[in-house]
Amino acid sequence: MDKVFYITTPIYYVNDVPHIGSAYTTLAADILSRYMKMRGRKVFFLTGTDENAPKVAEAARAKGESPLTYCDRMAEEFKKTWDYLDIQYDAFIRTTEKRHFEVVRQFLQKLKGRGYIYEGYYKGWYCIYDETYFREEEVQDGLCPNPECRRPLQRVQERGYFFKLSAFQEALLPFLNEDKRVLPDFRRREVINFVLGGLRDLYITRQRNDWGIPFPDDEQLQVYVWVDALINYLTAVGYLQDDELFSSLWPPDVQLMGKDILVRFHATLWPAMLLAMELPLPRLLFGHGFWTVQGEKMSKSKGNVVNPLTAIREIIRFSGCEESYAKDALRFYLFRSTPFGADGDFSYENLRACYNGDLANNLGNLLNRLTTMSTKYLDGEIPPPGYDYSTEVHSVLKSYQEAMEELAFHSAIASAFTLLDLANKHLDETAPWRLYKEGNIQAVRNSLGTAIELLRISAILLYPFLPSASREILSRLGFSSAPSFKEANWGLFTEERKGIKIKAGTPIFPRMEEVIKISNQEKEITIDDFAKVDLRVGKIVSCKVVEGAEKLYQMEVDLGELGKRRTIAGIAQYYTPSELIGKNIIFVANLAPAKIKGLISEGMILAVDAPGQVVIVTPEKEVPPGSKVR
Ligand code: ME8
Repeated sequence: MDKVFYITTPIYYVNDVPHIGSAYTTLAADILSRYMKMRGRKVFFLTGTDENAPKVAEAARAKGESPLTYCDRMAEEFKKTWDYLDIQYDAFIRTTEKRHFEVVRQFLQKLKGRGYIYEGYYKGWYCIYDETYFREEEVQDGLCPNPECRRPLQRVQERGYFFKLSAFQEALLPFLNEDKRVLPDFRRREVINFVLGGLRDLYITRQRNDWGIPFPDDEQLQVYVWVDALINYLTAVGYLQDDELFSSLWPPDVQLMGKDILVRFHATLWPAMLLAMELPLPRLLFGHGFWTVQGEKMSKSKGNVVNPLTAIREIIRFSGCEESYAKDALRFYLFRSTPFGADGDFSYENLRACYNGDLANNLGNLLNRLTTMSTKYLDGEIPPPGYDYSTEVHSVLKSYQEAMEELAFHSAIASAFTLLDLANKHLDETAPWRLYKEGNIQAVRNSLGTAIELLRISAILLYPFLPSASREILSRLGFSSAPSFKEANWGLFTEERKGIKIKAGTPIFPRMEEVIKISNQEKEITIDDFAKVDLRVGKIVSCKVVEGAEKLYQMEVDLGELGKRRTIAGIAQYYTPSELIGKNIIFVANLAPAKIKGLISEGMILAVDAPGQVVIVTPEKEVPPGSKVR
């Protein structure tokens, strides 16, 4: 029997809310997990939060909360975001859990028993942002040597414990030299160079904190957070707690992370810790690239951090597509536009081009054309294919599968899209609309049946990347079961399916309007900047659905002295018109007009953007329309 396929993501520090970067890794794990399940494998997908770090305690203090209360709140935030993004993880570990404390302490005791831990005196530096120790010779100017960080370091001179990392320099090489154990390959070479450059013993305790896991037998010290964090991958699958569970899952099949934590931590320290305990090493470590935003590094201080919820909201706002498909669209964009492993640059312009080109045009239009033609020419019949594309499909399945096994998600999507291109080309060449005019119904059936079959197979292949849209497409084509790779072969669409009719529906991916101006939130502004925004109380006087965009409302808002304004907002899923009419709201009165679905929107209603819902902001007491909000 196949081993359960065990996938991990990093456990994220809770000093920050989830963003497009952490979402990227977690979505990648979900994509792989869905693919493996579609192939019939049992999967265990682990994610979680890294909570025992000094910077987490500092973030809690800055908010005036106790570290644990703060961590409880933030861990929920991560779970809620992953749930909202349709990420189906199997386990969520928090490093403040009691079971994890126990496992870490026992792990260290065993390590000590094996002679790999010794007491000593440490003199060097610590970067609280990177949670990394640096040696004297690595630091020139008291600043963090990581070019991405360069922040002031803390001086450390204290007694504590070391892990004999240097003992593993040779032992790590066979693992690192093996093909496809560390991907992408150029990163594997980086790791090898790092290891060949010489490994020093690692300082694994700290004295300056009251937050963290007490070091066994020397309780006033805490365990260095990276050692604690890496052990999460063991704790979560029953190590030292449930042998049966552990042996069914260990080792991890794929461990995903960003390039920032591959070389030093996951490809060096982590396998060394496992070798020391004689535990099998992970089958594959994958260090993907980093996302920048319009060419710049994402950072809180720059205020350009992309929140996935905001991106989804913007997709809905500018396309009018349903929320579940907007989530798919964001996921798709992240993996279609950039090869997994390379760095990517996020921009709404690129997102729009990708959405319109691939989802609205290629995929969405094909579905719309096929449902319309089948309904019009064949009374909704879904005919069997009249042409044979089995060779093409066979070769696409092969390249798709090879790509997915190597996590080359972008190539896998490209493979699936060759089938959509074939289908569109087939329709253009066979021109069923002309055949229908000529009265050649059998030829119409042959043509439409062929294109439908190509669409059906691509929908299965695209399922990990477009989970909701793929199911919807398959359901419109009369398939309601969960997408399965076994069904992705040519000719499954046979006569037995006679009588099943194609389901018409609204476009899944309506075209996205030009994204006029999307703000990158959280940037610091001055009071003068704020004063530029003319916020007013308004009363909603009318509200109706925008034609052709059922998620959008067109509303008229009374702003008193400023008169009445029309605004378009994507809130139809959250409120009925009667709930909105008569409501006092807060309105941005001096926003440049935007064209949405062909209608001019003159201003914007303020709403709270929370996972799974949008909530309108209202003044707490009745005030006249037009009143200024400051
Ligand atoms: O390092 N682009 O946690 P972390 C792509 N707690 N991915 C990004 C990204 C970006 N701009 N920014 C972050 C930690 N990531 C440790 C891990 S594991 C035992 C302990 C993703 O919250 C990427 O996966 O700083 C990166 O490796 C991870 O978030 C870092 O998350």
